[in-house]
Amino acid sequence: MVEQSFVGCPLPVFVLLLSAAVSPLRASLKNVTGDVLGSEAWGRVAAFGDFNADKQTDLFIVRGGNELRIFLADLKSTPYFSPKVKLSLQSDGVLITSVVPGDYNGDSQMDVLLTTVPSAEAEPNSPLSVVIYWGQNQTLNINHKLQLNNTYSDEPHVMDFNGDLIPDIFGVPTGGQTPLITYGGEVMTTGNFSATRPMYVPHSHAFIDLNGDYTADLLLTTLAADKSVQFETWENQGGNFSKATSIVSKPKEAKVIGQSVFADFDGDGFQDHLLPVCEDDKCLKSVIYFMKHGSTEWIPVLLNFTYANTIWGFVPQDSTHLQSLPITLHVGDYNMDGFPDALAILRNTSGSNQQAFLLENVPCKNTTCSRMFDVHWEISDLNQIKDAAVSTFFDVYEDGILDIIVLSKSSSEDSAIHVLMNNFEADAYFVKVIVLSGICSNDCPQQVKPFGVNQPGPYIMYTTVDANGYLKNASAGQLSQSAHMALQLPYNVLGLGRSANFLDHLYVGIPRPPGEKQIRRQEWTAIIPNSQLIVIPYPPQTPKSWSAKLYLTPSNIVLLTAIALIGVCVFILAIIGILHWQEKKADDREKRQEAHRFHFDAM
Ligand SMILES: *[C@@H]1O[C@H](CO)[C@@H](O)[C@H](O)[C@H]1NC(C)=O
Ligand SMILES: *[C@@H]1O[C@H](CO)[C@@H](O)[C@H](O)[C@H]1NC(C)=O
Ligand SMILES: *[C@@H]1O[C@H](CO)[C@@H](O)[C@H](O)[C@H]1NC(C)=O
Ligand SMILES: *[C@@H]1O[C@H](CO)[C@@H](O)[C@H](O)[C@H]1NC(C)=O
Ligand SMILES: *[C@@H]1O[C@H](CO)[C@@H](O)[C@H](O)[C@H]1NC(C)=O
Ligand SMILES: *[C@@H]1O[C@H](CO)[C@@H](O)[C@H](O)[C@H]1NC(C)=O
Ligand SMILES: *[C@@H]1O[C@H](CO)[C@@H](O)[C@H](O)[C@H]1NC(C)=O
Ligand SMILES: *[C@@H]1O[C@H](CO)[C@@H](O)[C@H](O)[C@H]1NC(C)=O
Ligand SMILES: *[C@@H]1O[C@H](CO)[C@@H](O)[C@H](O)[C@H]1NC(C)=O
Ligand SMILES: [Ca+2]
Repeated sequence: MVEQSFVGCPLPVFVLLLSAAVSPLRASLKNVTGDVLGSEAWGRVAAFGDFNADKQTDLFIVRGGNELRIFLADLKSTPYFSPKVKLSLQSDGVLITSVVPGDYNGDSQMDVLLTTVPSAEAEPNSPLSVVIYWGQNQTLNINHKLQLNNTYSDEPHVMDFNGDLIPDIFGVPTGGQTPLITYGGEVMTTGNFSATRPMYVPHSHAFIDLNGDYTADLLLTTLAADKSVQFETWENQGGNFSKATSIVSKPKEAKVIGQSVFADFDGDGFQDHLLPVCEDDKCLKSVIYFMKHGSTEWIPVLLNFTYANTIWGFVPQDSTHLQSLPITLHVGDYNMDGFPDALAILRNTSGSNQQAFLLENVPCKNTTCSRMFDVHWEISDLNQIKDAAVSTFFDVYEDGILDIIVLSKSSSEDSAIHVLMNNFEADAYFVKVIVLSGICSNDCPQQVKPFGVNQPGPYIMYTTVDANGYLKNASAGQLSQSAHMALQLPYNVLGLGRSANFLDHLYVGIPRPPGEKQIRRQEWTAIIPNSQLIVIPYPPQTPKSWSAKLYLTPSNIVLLTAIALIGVCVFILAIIGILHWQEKKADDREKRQEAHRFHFDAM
């Protein structure tokens, strides 16, 4: 049907767009586990990142508790992912509890930070050791590592505190209360962070712009005097984080607090705070709260977890089990309407089954809120996965459409991995943005390519005109959270809805060092939708010189539209040409006749 538009007339495309605009959302997923992972679909997917700098995002998978496997993506191979890089810590007698890829020494090659506990005393509250394995020539070596001097009481938060574009490690050393920051670089140094309250464990700190100045701020989850969770915002002011600029307490009714997550939930270009909670200790009554940017009021955006006589609820963390995770939402714009959706794991409160559910961001039916979540209860491919434990978004094949990865408990110690392809009809548009570190560009040491460094902190915002002609904004932060299986992607996919307009403006900002007043931000105009943009903020202190490389996604409707338009232009030009030629011929004939007449008259 789409091929018609090649004929040269844009009408079929136009009709296609019109028909798309009235068709409702159908979540259609396809099980592609076999094509993507072959027979290797087991283990715990712990992180994402482009380890071999080929612009294809790879999977970091932990197997047997002590082996890290990096599954490298290759478009030309079947299956798409294959376990290439291996790092086994079996001989060290430790279990890997978390994985955070990043370039911790600034050589533009991706390293891997692991937190471990001794396997002999693996308990949920065991002190965590932090060790960085240095990536060298796209391999990891068991002997080429750096062990941090302290052990930590919670998984560290990886961010760029001093704005030098090298990730830093923020965490509370065991036995202490003051967070310690270990600054990345060739030589690692440490500094204390002047927090006044103890940190909440498990934390959900975030490093993301919360006030719209494109510079990442710091959100800390801490404990108030009455031991309840509170949220401290440390705004970056003039390059410094000197004090908490606002403190908000938890929603009043909340008993079990999940992980905070940040997204531009209402699509106004600012980051909002989403918080999944339970209003009782057993999680029989679950709620998702939302706090709009600039507000201090918690508004419920999902209250009704009842479907077909079954009451569903979040799965509270089991404090006796090492692998048990806090309540987490994984956010991504699944249907590309410009409003981020979410994935959650819910369990049947009266039974034992536990499943992944897609939560769609829809307009509010009630005047008390602007947007809310609508649960898709009946997506058979998701429902078929029994004992789901984790569900997150991932763009398989890098086509700009977010797919879904689900981990489920299996008979063995390792999880089973399920990959579900999002068959969303190509009637909505996106822009996919990845911001590199900007430490170097074409001049990196050892001629490495500066791709694949998982840079925390960049902030992205776009403005465009939606299908109805209204101004539409959306924003996202890159790698704002790293701990407790945050599973954030190293890139951001921003949905544009059903408007094939060019993006009016795309702004990108990065963190800056203390004392620097000037905001590091650059803007690009007229970005073609369905493009993938690689932003290289180099040199970081002069945004005017930053570059953006555009990668158009092949086989997209925008190209068809462009071809159709060009076809029309050629067609019109041809008609004009023919008319012109005919006119010229008529002119010539007239001239000849006139000349003839003249001759005739002259005679
Ligand atoms: C998905 O496909 C894989 C392999 O083709 C299969 O083992 C698995 O059971 C399927 N999952 C579901 C939920 O159908
Ligand atoms: C990196 O590895 C490749 C193959 O794995 C090898 O050909 C190359 O010489 C290595 N480069 C360095 C600098 O070690
Ligand atoms: C760890 O301790 C050693 C010895 O005290 C010191 O030389 C080194 O700089 C410390 N490392 C870090 C990352 O603080
Ligand atoms: C941080 O504070 C602790 C005591 O609270 C002190 O022992 C340590 O030296 C301080 N570290 C730095 C880098 O200032
Ligand atoms: C989008 O952002 C622009 C500039 O920041 C602002 O003027 C406009 O009001 C915003 N639009 C919406 C719908 O929030
Ligand atoms: C909750 O949603 C279900 C269907 O999704 C509906 O049947 C039920 O009436 C709703 N309950 C409340 C209290 O709104
Ligand atoms: C939830 O559990 C109850 C009790 O085991 C069971 O009757 C009900 O069918 C379950 N609901 C679903 C949707 O599986
Ligand atoms: C609107 O939502 C609020 C809280 O979310 C609830 O108390 C109220 O009953 C709702 N009103 C309607 C008409 O559904
Ligand atoms: C920010 O930090 C720098 C370096 O630590 C310091 O020189 C400057 O005075 C600080 N500025 C503010 C506003 O606190
Ligand atoms: Ca959406």
